[in-house]
Amino acid sequence: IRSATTSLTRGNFAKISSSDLSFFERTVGSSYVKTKDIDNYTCDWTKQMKGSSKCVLIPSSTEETSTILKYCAEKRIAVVVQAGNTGLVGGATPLFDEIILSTSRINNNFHLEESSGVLTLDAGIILADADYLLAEKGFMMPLDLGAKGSCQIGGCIAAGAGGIRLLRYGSLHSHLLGCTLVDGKGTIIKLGGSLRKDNTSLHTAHLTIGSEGQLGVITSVTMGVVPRPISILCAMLAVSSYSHCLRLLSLARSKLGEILSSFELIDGETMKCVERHLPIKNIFNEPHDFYLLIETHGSNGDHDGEKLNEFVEEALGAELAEDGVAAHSENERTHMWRLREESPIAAAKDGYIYKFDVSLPLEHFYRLTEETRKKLGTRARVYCYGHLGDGNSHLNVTTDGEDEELKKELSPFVYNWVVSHGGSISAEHGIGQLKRDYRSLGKSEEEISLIRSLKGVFDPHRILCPYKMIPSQE
Ligand code: S2G
Ligand code: ZN
Repeated sequence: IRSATTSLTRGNFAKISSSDLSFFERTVGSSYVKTKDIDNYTCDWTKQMKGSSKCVLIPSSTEETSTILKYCAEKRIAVVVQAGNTGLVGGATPLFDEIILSTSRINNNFHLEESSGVLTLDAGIILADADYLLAEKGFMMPLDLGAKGSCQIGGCIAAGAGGIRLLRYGSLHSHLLGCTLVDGKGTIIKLGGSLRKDNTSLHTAHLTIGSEGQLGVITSVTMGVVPRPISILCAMLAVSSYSHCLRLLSLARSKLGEILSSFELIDGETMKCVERHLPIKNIFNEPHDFYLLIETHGSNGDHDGEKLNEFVEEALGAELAEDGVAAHSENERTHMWRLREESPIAAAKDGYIYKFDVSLPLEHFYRLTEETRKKLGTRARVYCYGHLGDGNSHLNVTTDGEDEELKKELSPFVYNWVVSHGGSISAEHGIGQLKRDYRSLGKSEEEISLIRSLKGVFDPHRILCPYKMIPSQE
């Protein structure tokens, strides 16, 4: 278990007293002030980042959240904001003894305006539950990710989640219309609104996307949702080279056009790792160097099926793919997606894991994996899967045990390589505690100073999520 506090010292925040706990109990009820058996809250999803905390508070409303934060601001009590705790960079995990404020009980309100496709929902509602409620009305959440069964919509916004259908539906910046934020002073602020077009001032709600709890607690979200596609189809291709993968992406864009929804990559090493650790088999009988998973979302199954089959035929005919198949049933589609969505689970079973989530210009996307393999040789196993259509690589490295030497050299190597090749050190997972030492990479001093000032506006005592994405000192 690794704590990233090696180079950190605890800020001069208050230590929790029994009178603080009594105040919290009076605010949220004693059942929702947890002081023991809180490992689920103090440890992250990868189980590699673990902190400690005096208590977990689980308010049921915006108002209770405001009361808590007003009190914590006054007492200078440090707070970690936590939603579904599915994050991968330890953003919701305490580093010293910050209290944890969980949004899990802020999950009562859900209102869909069917004519406009605008949804207002409480931040603690789980993504899969929101999508299920929308399905019966013919709508769909515009994002989907592996953690859908436990991530909450407020956490998705705060993390700036991307997921597997961004290629078709765009990022959260395309869908967020407004939100309710309780800032670091406990002030309840309505940001933005519910109109798809409102250009009357700064788009303040969008500041919360990727804010990682630094500016406040999102307690309610208003966003556009999308018509549920009538036809969802999938195909998988086996490919022998990365350059062919890129040519297939261009082919998919031209042949599938507006119905292309996902274009995911699994490299050969990752597929072997999946087969080694999970009860799922490759859909092809032979191993290949790359696998592409393509999903279409459309309104006419025959039309879409024709386009997808033509695409697969052309991929094979032009010898861009060594093998390829379109899913002929929901089971086959689910199998294809399990291979991709469970790649992270297989990698996590493969040993001590060093996870990356980088954006790169497509010509460099896979070179990073090759360079990392060359650098590490037999010291580690290197896997690559990700959203090729978005230029987002999930490079994952594993070793049999935690390797301090490797850890010291790996992140600097990867992040410097990424930034020097025009990429971003975090495409969708954020900074949290895992990447805090690299949070300024590629940013100008002026922008860093502006970000710190904005943090000061929303959280003047800097009690929210200290030691992470935004430096605590002015
Ligand atoms: C993905 C989530 C899991 C991971 O699979 O697309 O964003 O381990 C990731 O990277
Ligand atoms: Zn991803």
